[in-house]
Amino acid sequence: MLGRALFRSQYALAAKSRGQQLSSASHKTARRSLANLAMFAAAKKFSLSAAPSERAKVAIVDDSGSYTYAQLLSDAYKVRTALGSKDHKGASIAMLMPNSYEYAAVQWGIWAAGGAVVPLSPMHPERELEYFITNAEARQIICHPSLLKNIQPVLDRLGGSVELLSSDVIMALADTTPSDRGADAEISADQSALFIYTSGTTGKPKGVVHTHATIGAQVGALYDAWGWTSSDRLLHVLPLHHVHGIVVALCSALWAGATTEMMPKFDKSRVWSRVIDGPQDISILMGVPTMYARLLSALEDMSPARQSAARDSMGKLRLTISGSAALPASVFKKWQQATGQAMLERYGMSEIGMALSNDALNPAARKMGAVGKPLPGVEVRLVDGEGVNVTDTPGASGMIQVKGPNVFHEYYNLPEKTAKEFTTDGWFITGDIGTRDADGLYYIMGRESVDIIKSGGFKLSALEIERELLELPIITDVAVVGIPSEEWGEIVAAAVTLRPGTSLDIAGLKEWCHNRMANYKSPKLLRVVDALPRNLMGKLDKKAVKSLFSK
Ligand code: MLC
Ligand code: AMP
Repeated sequence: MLGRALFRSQYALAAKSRGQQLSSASHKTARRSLANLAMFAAAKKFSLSAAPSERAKVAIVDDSGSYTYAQLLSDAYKVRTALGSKDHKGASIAMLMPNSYEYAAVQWGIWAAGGAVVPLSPMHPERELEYFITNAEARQIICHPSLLKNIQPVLDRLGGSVELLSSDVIMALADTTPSDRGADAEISADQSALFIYTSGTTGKPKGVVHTHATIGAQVGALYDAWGWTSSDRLLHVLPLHHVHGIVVALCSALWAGATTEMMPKFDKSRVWSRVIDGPQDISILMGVPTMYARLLSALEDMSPARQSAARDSMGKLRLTISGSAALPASVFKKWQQATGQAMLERYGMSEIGMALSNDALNPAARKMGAVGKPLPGVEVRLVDGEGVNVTDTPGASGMIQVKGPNVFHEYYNLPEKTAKEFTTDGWFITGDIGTRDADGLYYIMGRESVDIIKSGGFKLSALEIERELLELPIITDVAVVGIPSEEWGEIVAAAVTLRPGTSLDIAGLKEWCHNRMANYKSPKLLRVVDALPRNLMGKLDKKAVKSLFSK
């Protein structure tokens, strides 16, 4: 645990210098048990096992060291203690942590306290952080010292209504053992557990609320379908504020009692050197198509000998999985040629977790371009424009609708929007158009709305970006569209009209966006035009806007 000790002391100093302390009330909290959540089951089994090898089972490895499941439970308990003795009963508790072991300890601690995790990202600028905290009505936030600078101005503006807890101070609390903890606290499966903010076609981002039951259903289905075991070792490279990184990757691994190696962020060179030069024990890699495209481009720059080593090493993985956006056929093919791996593509969404997956256990059954069949317990159907169920008509396309225990509870504080996204017979309307072949495999044809852009796996709302751009005083009119991109799937492009006598270039636009939206939302292309294409009703013609970028 040398790495861990260093990690703590380094950040403890930083926190002290900023005067960060746990509130004294938290320190005095009486000891209470951890929660009886299925998510903790494998961890408890390892911690309580009589066999020393099981007790030493590693949950997470990060740049600071290697942490057992027993340590993870103990640290989660510290977080729970720091949050106060009351049962939080699904109340929102925000967290702003880098991708690291401590991220998982904080997440579990919030759950053990009965809270709902509101994961914030280092990628969010102040304005977005403030929006998420206030929209979710979080009253407490746990923050890593390295990210305090991101959140402090927001908390100052909120005038002390949100209690700040520094993760290093929490981690420095005394370790606990299972016998310290007494009987498990009962956490209801139906209480709120996780907020995922997602952009829609209207309004500001909505907080998708998952309960312990919906997360459990999602992870349980993946456990069965993907054959997770405690022998798996996941290389985790995804951001931790969306379902892909949080639920599909991290929670699945922890649920299975597997080991997660967490990188601070995706880095193609680092992934290759870990897989090629490190122990040959990684069994699962998950990513968005952009990541695989980048891994392939890095591979092209390698010497033939290194390419051959890459093929051997990547070929040993049990699964390489792609999702969050359409996997281009070229990437599927090149990946297979270069690594011998038939990529496992699956389809999901913040509101439903994962719904469709290719066959994990039989690589030969995976079809390029297909996203597979419904996961266990998940019902999927296709409904055409006339409301006809066309699921069983091979080749017919329709709106993908989903039903099952995996489907989210609500958009936070938005009962009408929640109701609008469901059919009267209780199916969630995804907004994606799909088709199904004679073998029962589903294919994603695209989104119903032109105003949803998927860039590098992030879902972006054209209207949300337009609203922000219109606040730039020199812009008089704006249209944001997604333009196809080899690297990103789609990239954000903005066409604008300007006040007479003013000018704007892409650098100026990016600078304006910098403090207003996550960098990944800012337009990468700009066209200044005299007038935007509109139809007779005055509505923007987005098809014509897109064509402005092909000139
Ligand atoms: C980064 N940039 C992006 C971007 N990511 N722009 C558009 N789209 C993106 N996805 C910006 C950077 O801010 C930077 O802007 C410039 O592009 C170059 O960045 P980079 O350094 O090349 O990118 P990098 O930071 O390496 O990020 C690329 C990436 C990242 C692929 C690693 O986008 C990523 O982690 N994507 C995963 C998204 C994800 O997890 N989605 C899951 C959603 S859940 P500037 O201005 O600084 O130059 C979901 C459900 C499901 O969809 O089914 O899974
Ligand atoms: P999000 O709302 O960020 O969770 O993004 C979910 C959206 O990502 C879905 O509605 C789809 O549009 C898209 N998506 C996820 N997986 C795939 C996939 N394998 N192929 C195509 N689109 C996908």
